[in-house]
Amino acid sequence: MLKILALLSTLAFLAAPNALAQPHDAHQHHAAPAANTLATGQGIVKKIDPEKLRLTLAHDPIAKLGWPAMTMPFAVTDKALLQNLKINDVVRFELQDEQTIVAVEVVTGK
Ligand SMILES: [Cu+2]
Repeated sequence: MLKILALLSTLAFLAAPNALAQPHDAHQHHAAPAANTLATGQGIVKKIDPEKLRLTLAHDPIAKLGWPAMTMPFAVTDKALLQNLKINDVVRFELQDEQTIVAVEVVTGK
């Protein structure tokens, strides 16, 4: 009987949901809630379109999403995210889904 109980508790342990915390380098100065962040990345600003709320970046690979490096347009949630950006700035960004940036910060400007 004890053996069975031990086996059952081992199985229960193995079946328990993985409670590992998601690593996230939260940027305290951004208003975007970290819980909504899908992934973070780094890239170079290629095109800024405040009218359409678009930001085109040549981004580095994003391992979390299985993305290679590429140049692509992203939607931004707020025009204010674009106001301090210039072409060729290197930026870090946070994605809330695969196409939408919720936070951007300049790493280095050129
Ligand atoms: Cu991409």
